[in-house]
Amino acid sequence: MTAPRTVLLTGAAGGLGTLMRELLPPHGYRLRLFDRRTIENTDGEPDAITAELADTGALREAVRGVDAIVHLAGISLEAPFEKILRANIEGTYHVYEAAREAGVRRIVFASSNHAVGFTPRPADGSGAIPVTTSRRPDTYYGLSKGFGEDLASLYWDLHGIETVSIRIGSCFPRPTSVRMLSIWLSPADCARLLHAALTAPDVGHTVVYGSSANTRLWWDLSGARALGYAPQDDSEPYAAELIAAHGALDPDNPEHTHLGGAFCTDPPRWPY
Ligand code: NAI
Ligand code: 15L
Repeated sequence: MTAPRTVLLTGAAGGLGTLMRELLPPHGYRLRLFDRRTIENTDGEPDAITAELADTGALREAVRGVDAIVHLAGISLEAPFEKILRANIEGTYHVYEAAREAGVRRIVFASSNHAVGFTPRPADGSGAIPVTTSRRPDTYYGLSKGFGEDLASLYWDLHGIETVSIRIGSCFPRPTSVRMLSIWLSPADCARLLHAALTAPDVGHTVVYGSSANTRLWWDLSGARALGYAPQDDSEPYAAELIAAHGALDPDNPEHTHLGGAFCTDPPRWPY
């Protein structure tokens, strides 16, 4: 595949979108931005669209002429089913339909660890959870990410649109919990992974985990590495401080027994 140059970034006003607006262009991209919230400080990025994913006319305009889509928009935590249905399930469907109509050939989909959140936590550093592990969503939110992965699979088989679905761990400027020591994705590594997912040849539909090269890694990163991703960061420098503040992972604490952490409690508890 020729390296995409113009990329539609949905969810551009969100936490990850804001970070990627700064970190993706140095990899060679011109971004078109899309979000239902007003996107701040777009002086250098005049190509910004404020619209709902449900606005199929605006989406059709947004995908026109782009080489690829990085689809981050959606509800990013647990919410009532009707809201998840509209933003994450129907919204992702609208993105794929717009891509099909416009002939866009590559999408990177922001899936989540919560698609498999009820998977028991392995030993720290084992990297034991394979990408083929059965889906065990921990929330309606996680369920919607499984839907997105399957939609991507369908659009590859039926329409030849390639997708890399990235089950992102926790992508924030720094890890803020002991659980995140195992699943943290540094923003710079996130940009590296998106770049690999946008440029790797012949991905069909590929599902990978998204994290940095953490010493305490819980899952198998080989799928992401096979795309050409070479993570540069590790959460370990934050470990002593976080363990001193919060204590080590406790096998008797239900928030520590599964991949999805506190998303696996009813109701999900914040912060995680
Ligand atoms: P966020 O909540 O900060 O940003 C999401 C953005 O999507 C918001 O700006 C929101 O306005 C927009 N949005 C939501 N519904 C929309 C709709 N119907 N139409 C148009 N725009 C809509 O979330 P964050 O952290 O930036 O995450 C981005 C994506 O990555 C999400 O899909 C999230 O599920 C996924 N993800 C993020 C992780 C993380 O650690 N930040 C971990 C795993 C997955
Ligand atoms: C996610 O999927 C969320 O979007 C993000 O806000 C974090 O909660 C992350 O997972 C996590 O598991 O830490």
